[in-house]
Amino acid sequence: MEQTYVMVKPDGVQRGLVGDVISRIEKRGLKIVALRMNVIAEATAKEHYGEHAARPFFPSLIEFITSGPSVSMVVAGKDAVKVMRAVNGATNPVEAAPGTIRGDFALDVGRNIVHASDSPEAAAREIAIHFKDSEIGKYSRVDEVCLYE
Ligand code: IDP
Ligand code: MG
Repeated sequence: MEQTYVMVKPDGVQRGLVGDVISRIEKRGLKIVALRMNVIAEATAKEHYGEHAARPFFPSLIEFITSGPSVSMVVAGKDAVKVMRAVNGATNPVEAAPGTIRGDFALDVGRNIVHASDSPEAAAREIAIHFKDSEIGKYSRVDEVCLYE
């Protein structure tokens, strides 16, 4: 089963949307195999968003992502990376389709509620930044016999 890294960013936590985000993930059939709430350290945030280090929005992005508690998850399932990107919607909420998290709950690209890895390689890198192997659960959901052919 493919794994991806998902974060409810500080805006999602402050707006009480953790439950909505988790509910959408679970109802889609994806399995949460690791979950934690914490304030992400500055060095961790910089490593996580390293690909954007030269972008003008990088300092404000790091300041925001470390500004309060966020919720980190490892989410598993068939094509989990691609499916989670679709569940989240376009980066800019103005472009995000209704029915996506960003399309239903957000307006500003700098306050777009959720993060999800954009490739299997990025997922492996981000999972390793935020979780130890021993923190990732291995279990079957009883509905997997209905979810998968
Ligand atoms: P993603 O979160 O959909 O993968 P990325 O392009 O990887 O989008 O950008 C990472 C995060 O940086 C975005 O989710 C958003 O919060 C922020 N961001 C991206 N582009 C801009 C921008 O032009 N202005 C402000 N923030 C931005
Ligand atoms: Mg990205």
